[in-house]
Amino acid sequence: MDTYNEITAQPLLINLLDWKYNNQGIEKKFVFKNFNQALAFIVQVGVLAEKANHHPELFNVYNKVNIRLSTHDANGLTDKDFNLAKAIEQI
Ligand code: H2B
Repeated sequence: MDTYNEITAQPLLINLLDWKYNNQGIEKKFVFKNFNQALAFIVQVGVLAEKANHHPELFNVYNKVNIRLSTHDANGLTDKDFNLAKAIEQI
């Protein structure tokens, strides 16, 4: 599986609002009104992840959800991560 680095990821990140390259993955911080909204979002991300058989790293504190996407099987950032990020943006 081809992996992207910080340079080669940039053209794909242009279309992904607030997603940033970090340490062989891409990350975004989402802020919601409250924990309920954050949790509902996490559940929807989980449904997408299961459909894609590609799973995010999720970190939640009250109304904030940090998502990190990286392809562990490839030891880096791949099209699977960009595809899941695009799907998450459609939620
Ligand atoms: N999720 C992520 N983020 N990276 C992977 O390499 C990965 C995954 N591999 N979900 C999948 C599942 C793999 O373990 C199964 C066997 O397809």
